[in-house]
Amino acid sequence: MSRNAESTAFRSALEVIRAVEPRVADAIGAELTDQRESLKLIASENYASPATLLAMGNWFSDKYAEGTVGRRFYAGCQNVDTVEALAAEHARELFGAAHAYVQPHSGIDANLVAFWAVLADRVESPALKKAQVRQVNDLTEADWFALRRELGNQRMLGMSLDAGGHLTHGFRPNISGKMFDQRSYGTDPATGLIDYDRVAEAAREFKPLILVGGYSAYPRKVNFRILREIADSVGATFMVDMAHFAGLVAGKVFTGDFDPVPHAHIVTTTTHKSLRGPRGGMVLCQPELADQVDRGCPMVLGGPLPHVMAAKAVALAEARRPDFADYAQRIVDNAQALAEGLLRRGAKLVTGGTDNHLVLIDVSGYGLTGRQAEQALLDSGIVTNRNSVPQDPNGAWYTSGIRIGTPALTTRGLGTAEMDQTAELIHTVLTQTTAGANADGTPSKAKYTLDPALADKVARQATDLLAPHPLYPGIDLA
Ligand code: DSN
Repeated sequence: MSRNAESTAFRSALEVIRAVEPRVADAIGAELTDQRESLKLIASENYASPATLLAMGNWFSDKYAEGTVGRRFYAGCQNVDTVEALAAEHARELFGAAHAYVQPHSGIDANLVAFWAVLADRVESPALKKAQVRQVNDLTEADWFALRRELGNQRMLGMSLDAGGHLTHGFRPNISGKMFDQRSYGTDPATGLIDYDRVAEAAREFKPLILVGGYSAYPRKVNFRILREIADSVGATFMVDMAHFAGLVAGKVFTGDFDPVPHAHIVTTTTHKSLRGPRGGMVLCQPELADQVDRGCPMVLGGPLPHVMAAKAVALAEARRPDFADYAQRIVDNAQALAEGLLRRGAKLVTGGTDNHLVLIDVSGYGLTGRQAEQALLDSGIVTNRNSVPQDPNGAWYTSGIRIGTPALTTRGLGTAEMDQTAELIHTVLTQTTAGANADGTPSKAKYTLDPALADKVARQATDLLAPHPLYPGIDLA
């Protein structure tokens, strides 16, 4: 396929959009320029392929398709069936999963589908059983009351937010925190690593219905075999949210004990992070949960997005190619090179390094909060996000950490040498930024000082670093 085809496709698309609302066409063009020019180190972002992007921009968006393949609530879903079945087949083959459900619109949605499936499967409630066999109309007010109480009081054990867990693992800003009675396991204060004995102890004490593994800011491998043994020892369902590292599982960097799919009863993921697909979610599960998982829409999801399922099928087909394994390994090589470059320059890293795609810098070592560091780096053309560190004294808003990840820059083709240069740029900015003060002289968690000339210089160096690795080289909108 010629590069010219990509340029023609996107140019034509913009021309059509421009004829209706030129400001949207301009914003789409500007977004490409911005993404091309910034050193993107957000651990949860990537660049989907042109084929994946194009699969989303079409009339599949016009179709309603509630239900699942072959069992729809709308007529005329034969082509949606084709793409949904293809996406599910690629997902099963790629991950060695018994069942794949590719409708969730996001990671939060995928987790909701999983929670519902586990509750419906595990909660011993006569009212629920009635509802399951669709005798919903026979449920009395008392049944509904009992059902709400039983479903809402189940226990979940997941990783604490400041140790790298995710909001959807039972924390208050997400509905899971209201649905579940949640307890967290943290990490060892000395090493920053998961202490599996402590997890087992918490499980024994708390007896959760669901044990959740997975993270959004933990820079190490997780032993899913051990977590499954812990879940089994207390009769819990073992769920893994692999949204961040799905690409490393797909690319066979995480195998054996570190591959969640053979160990968990149910696995959720997003498709747009290290997996490099369209923005969306997915659930993989053991056969016994498949029926409940497939009820995701309309149980907790709105109508499926057929255009996104088409793009998932394309991206998952790409991830099954041999070069994806090479990409996944390079993500980790780059993260380790970045970590080593930072450590050599004196940075303090949570757990002292990384086994995966992300590095968590404890910026208190620079006398900064996460928020000050994030903004100073952004001023210098380096896009990251602030993140809590274990036992963070600055809370979840200001934080004491900066999370950086390599999936996006690896897609652009940057390698370990460039990661060392990236470490130098980050180090320069963080050592040259000074925390500011409030009007009353107290230390500010948000204000900071950074010489604008230095920020400009670093931004130019970042652009130079990116120049040999153009983003979407086949797309010329000029
Ligand atoms: N927002 C994603 C992340 O950045 O990790 C997870 O939801």
